Amino acid sequence: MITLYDNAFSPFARKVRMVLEHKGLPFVALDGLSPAGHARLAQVNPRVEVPVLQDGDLVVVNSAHIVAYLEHRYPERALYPQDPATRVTALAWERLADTMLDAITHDLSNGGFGFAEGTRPAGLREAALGDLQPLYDDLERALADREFLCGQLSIADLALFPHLTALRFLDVSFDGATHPRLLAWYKRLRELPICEADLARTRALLGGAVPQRPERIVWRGDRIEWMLARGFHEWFAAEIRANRIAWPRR
Ligand SMILES: N[C@@H](CCC(=O)N[C@@H](CS)C(=O)NCC(=O)O)C(=O)O
Repeated sequence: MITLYDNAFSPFARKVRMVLEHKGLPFVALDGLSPAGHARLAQVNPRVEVPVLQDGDLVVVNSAHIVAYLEHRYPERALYPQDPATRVTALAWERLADTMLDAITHDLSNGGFGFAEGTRPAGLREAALGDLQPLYDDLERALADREFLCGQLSIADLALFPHLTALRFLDVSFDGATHPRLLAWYKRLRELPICEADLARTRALLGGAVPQRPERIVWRGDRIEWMLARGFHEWFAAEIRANRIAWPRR
């Protein structure tokens, strides 16, 4: 049996869940970041991060590694392109989604729970837009002659989708006037049953009781790097001094 330690706010967990659904693999999901799920998550991942996939006795951590495992173990309905060069390109898109794009999304939303009224550091939205515009341009170019980023639906599309959805909620999205092919691609993805189901779960969460904001937000690698590289070190240092930061356990 496959168990996914999941969380509907996590773009990494959402990616893995869509891969499982695309492959038609039965699985049980449990929210690893809920108070009830946390202790169980800590047993399978000492870093206490989702997603984690347990397949029988095997535990796989880190979303890109989980996808690689699933592609190897369950090759049907592949999401890695067969052509070596195209596969490298798909993995590069996945990496970009998992690093810079995740950092921007996380930092703009301060961990998924949103900045309290008037507390978002000045200039943060502008810094995000400054980094996002060239990325939107790259995506627009990549989609010049194809429906999906690597021709067929691949991990590139599924890795980017949760982030681009979050950026729409955060009001730093692309628009159809400047990026028509990107918008058409996004709409095409949105109509796939696996993406439709993913959006429905996120909407249900946003429409329901907003989870209580933890006292401390977990910050790690790329998310900190982006904040510091864009000049928000004073803000970040103040967060540390105010004890509003939690570090990953490992
Ligand atoms: N590189 C990891 C990143 C996973 C990650 O950052 N997970 C976040 C949620 S998006 C997490 O579980 N954070 C712990 C917490 O918020 O308590 C992956 O690709 O799986």
